[in-house]
Parts: sequence; structure tokens; C-alpha cells
Amino acid sequence: EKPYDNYVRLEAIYNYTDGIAAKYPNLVTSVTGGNSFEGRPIKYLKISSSNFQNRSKSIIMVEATIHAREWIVPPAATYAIHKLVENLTDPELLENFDWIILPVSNPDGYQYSHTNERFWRKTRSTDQSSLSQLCPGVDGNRNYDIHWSTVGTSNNPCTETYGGSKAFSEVETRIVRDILNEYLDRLTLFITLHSYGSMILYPWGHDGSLSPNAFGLHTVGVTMAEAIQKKSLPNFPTYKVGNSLLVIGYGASGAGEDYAHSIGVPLAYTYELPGLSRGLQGFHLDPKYVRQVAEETWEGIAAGAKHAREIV
Ligand code: 0X9
Ligand code: ZN
Repeated sequence: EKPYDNYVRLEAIYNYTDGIAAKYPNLVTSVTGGNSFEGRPIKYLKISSSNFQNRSKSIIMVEATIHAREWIVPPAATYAIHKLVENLTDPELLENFDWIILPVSNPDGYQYSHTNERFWRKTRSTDQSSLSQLCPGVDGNRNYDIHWSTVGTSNNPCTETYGGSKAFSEVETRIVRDILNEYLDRLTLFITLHSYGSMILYPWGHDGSLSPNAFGLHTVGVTMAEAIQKKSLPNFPTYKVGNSLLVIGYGASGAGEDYAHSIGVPLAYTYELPGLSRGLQGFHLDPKYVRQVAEETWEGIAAGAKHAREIV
């Protein structure tokens, strides 16, 4: 079973990405960025039709599943790998770009959401504090070093938005940080995949102010949303595009797209993929739509890459 046709466990995702790397050694390199708190490898693929280390092309990075329960996210990330490597319909996407795809940045949480608690969101780490021993886990999307621990976050480990004992307390966010830093000079577009809400969000999410690149962020965001919409289904919500705080309705500091943009990635977005129900059930989109969302999301990513080239 392909990891973009249904909800699958971590092991099946790694089987797929390992298999891709083994089968296409000239195109794909699998890298283990490090190990999670519980010791699981955090793997990402570098995809390049020339030589990744040539440093000649812009890079598009897609990071996924920092939030464990957002199960529609790994299918969208692995489908992007499938399209780039196994079924490239638009050669431009490899001629003009190198790609980094990280399908599961929070493998401990993702596994835990399968084995113990379906709607687990955070990592599974504990720190020195006794409350943290009682309530494991940090919200990875409050853990980045961007206005850390100021807005829409909590210093109580027993909450869903616990930001950690310090910025980058989590190895899972440090690995994303390290990839961003390693390739910063070439990164054009960074997308962190989440669910749910059918939204394309851009900085700044802590206070709703706009970056000097807001015009570029908005126009590329609209291009991506239109491409998704063209492939979408009538019963799916229409995508909204805009500043994170304004569109989602709450501010949150320490998030991935804000961090990426703050260090210099010109185009940085949070995608909130669709969920058709309210409340927690929204994180469990009917599996019959998994392939659909994977496909439409890819349209957005591909359109973003192509448009990014014109404006960055
Ligand atoms: O709250 C979040 O972390 C994201 N929504 S989710 O339902 N997937 O948890 C939204 C993050 C938006 N970005 C910023 N606030 N910077
Ligand atoms: Zn999320």
C-alpha cells in the first residue's frame, strides 16, 4: 500500500522513502538528520536531477508532520516524492529546482497517534520539570526561535501548545533548523504541511504584521491556492490565503514558517490541508479522500515552485 493512498504507519512511510532512494540513486539521497527524542531516525530526501551538492539550483523544501495527529499530511508529502521521482509530468520542476522533502519531522508523536492516542499533537519528550514528566511532549510549532514563548503558547507542559523549556528544546525542530541553515543560500520556498482548515498562511503569525516580502508571499500564495482549487472537489472548502494570524484567527509565536522567513527564506508558508468535520474529527479526514488531497496539494506545491522562480 502506497503511503499516499491511505493512512499508514511510520514504518510504511520509511519503507517507501528507503525504496525510492535505493531505486533511484542518481536522483534521490535519503538523509537521516538525526534521531527523535525516543530514538527514531528523522529521514528526509534530497532530490536533484543534477548533483545536489553542485549548489547550482534553488531549493524547495517541504516539511511535514511536526503535528502528529494531522494524518493527511504524510500522504501529501510522500505524494510529492512520488510525483518528482516516479511520475514527473513537468520536467521543469527538476530542471530548475532541487528538492528537500521531510515527510515526518515528529516520528515519535506520529507513532504515538497510531498506537496510543489518535489525536496526539506534540512530540513525546520530557525535560527536567516534574510537570513535564507527568505530561510529555512539546508543541513543535511553538518551539522555533522566533518570538519564542510569547503569543498563543503556554509554558505549562500539560497543554497542547507547550512551547518547550527553551527555543529549540526539541531535536525534531533542531533538525528542521539545521536543514534550513545548511541550505539557506539556495532556499526559495519553504512549506510546512499541517491540517486542518484549507488555508495557505504566511508570516508573521505572532502579531499579524506583514513582512517586507508580503506582496510576493501573497501573490505566490494565491497562485498555489488557485492551482489546488482547480483540482479540488465540490464538497471541499475553498482555500483562504493570507497572513497566518488574520486568516486563522489567533496569533502563535515560535512557528516553522515564521522561523524560516525570519532567517531569510523569501517564501515561507504553512499549508492547512482540508478537514471536512469540526473539532478533532477534522484531523481524521475520511481515508477515501487521502489520494485526492495528496494530488491537489501537489498541484499547489508545483505551482508555487514555478511562480517562485519568476518573483524571487
Ligand atoms: O497553530 C498552529 O500551529 C497551526 N495550526 S494547527 O491547527 N495545524 O496546529 C497554525 C500555525 C500558523 N502559523 C503561525 N502562527 N505562525
Ligand atoms: Zn499543525
